[in-house]
Amino acid sequence: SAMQEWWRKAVVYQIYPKSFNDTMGTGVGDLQGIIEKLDYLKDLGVDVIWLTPPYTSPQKDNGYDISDYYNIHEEYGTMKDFDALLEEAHGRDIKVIMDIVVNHTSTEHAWFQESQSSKDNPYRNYYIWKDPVDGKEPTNWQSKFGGNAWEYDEKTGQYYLHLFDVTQADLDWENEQVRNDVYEMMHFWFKKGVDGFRLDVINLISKDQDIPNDDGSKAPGDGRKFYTDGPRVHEFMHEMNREVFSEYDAMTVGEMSSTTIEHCIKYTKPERNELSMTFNFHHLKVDYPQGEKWAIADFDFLALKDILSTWQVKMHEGGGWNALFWCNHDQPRVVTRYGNDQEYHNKSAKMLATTIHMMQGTPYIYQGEEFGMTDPKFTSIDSYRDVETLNFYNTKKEAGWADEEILPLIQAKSRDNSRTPVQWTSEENAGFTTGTPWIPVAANYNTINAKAAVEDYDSIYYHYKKLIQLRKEFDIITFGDYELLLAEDSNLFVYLRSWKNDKLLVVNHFYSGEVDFKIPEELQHMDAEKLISNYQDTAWDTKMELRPYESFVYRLT
Ligand code: TEU
Repeated sequence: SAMQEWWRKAVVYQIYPKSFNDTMGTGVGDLQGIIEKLDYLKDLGVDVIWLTPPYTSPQKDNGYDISDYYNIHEEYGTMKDFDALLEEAHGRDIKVIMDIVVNHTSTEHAWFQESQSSKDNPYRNYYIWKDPVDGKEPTNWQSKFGGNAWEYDEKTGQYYLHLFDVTQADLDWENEQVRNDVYEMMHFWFKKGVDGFRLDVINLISKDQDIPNDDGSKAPGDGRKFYTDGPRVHEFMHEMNREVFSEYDAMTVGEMSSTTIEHCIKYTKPERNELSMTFNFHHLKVDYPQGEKWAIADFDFLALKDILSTWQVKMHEGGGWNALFWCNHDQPRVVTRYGNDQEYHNKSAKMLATTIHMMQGTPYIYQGEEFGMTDPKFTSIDSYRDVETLNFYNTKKEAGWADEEILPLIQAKSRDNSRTPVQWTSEENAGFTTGTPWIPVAANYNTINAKAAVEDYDSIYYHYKKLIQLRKEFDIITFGDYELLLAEDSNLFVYLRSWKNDKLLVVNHFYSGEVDFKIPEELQHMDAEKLISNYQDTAWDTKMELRPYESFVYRLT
């Protein structure tokens, strides 16, 4: 049945090749570097690796600007290296999914080059071109990286749409040829043997064909309501599934930009034949005051519990499937963000891991998360590389801000927080490269690194390993119902999973104080077996005093 699909019980590990492991001394990670670490990943226990885009690219957005879908970016190696990686991974029973970016291509892609060359070029309608309105941009839609989303092209006197960087031109999904070319390209990778795709911003592909101006009547007024979960998106997903995914035993995960539960149920309900699961980001916006990313605020803990719990319950009821995650290459490191990366580094990282891994869905671990990598807190703008970060910096400079005002925001919010090199050892450059890393290594690699973690049984690494094993051992984690307990408690995130005659009680203290916890009355009489905890001496009692960031899971029968 649908519930037996392999990816429902899988744990995925995300690799950002550029920052993973460099074997050529170029300062940039490479595919051979991934092969070198497969045994490490096998020991950790993950079932799948997800590679962020390794295709040929001018790297304006680190590969999310693809100029050739059929080749490997040369800094990462060759197609031979890719084939070897696939074989080596499969040889260890590790599946490989590819990140694919089909909302847009690089403006260096041959399709765009053709499209741009003249109004009657056969590729003109591969992209979204519009005439100026009153001599200006066709609409007020904003690029996600800042500024208007339309770029004027002198040669043909029209604007093209780019929801991201100016070098990332949006494809026109209304054009059937575009869709067929995308499907053909996906077949190429499946025929090589890849096991699925992570589909970048896939819920933005269908634009309202009126391309209206955004009158701002609904916040944020940046145009997104005209293309987020747009008019034909489910039709396109269904078509993609029919034309491509249905022919393989594939896992697919859609990255959804500001989506809704209702849409995510539609994307992932098995009988609709669209995608396996979706990423949504609502739980990672609870520290955005008034929805603003570039602002600093404590995270809203009650909102965090409410959002995660609502998605747990509603997706389950609706027959959908969640991707579970705290970290990726666009987000600050969770231990810095929702935990404590100083005194309680070890305890809080483990607590956060337990909180997300005991939920229903498919968990994702982002490289370095498994041993508690932190934000680097660089003190100079010269250390940052990300296009979104640098755009933000330049805009604020132009508006007259001082570095001292801008840098704290960048330290807290930059996507580069997760893109610093993986800290493998305490050796030079954290063992990432023998050359000069493309982005500096975080200063704490002497103590926070994979080697130290593997040598210490009390490390965060072993906690992740244990969580992965528990998911394999106890089906309740995959299939059980979810119920939030103590919803109003402002320190504790407590939930109960139930399946057949089994229950799991998951208790997580999110702060550094001490706090009382009472086992709910109806559970007190049950037999309790401790499955995991971040303090060794946690003991079951009807009343407990929880220590800083204390976290545990009991199986109740
Ligand atoms: O990100 C999509 C996206 O909307 C964000 O997570 C984005 O980073 C954020 O809005 C910025 O504040 C995906 C990729 O994960 C990201 O790395 C790419 O830059 C982006 O698409 C464009 O391809």
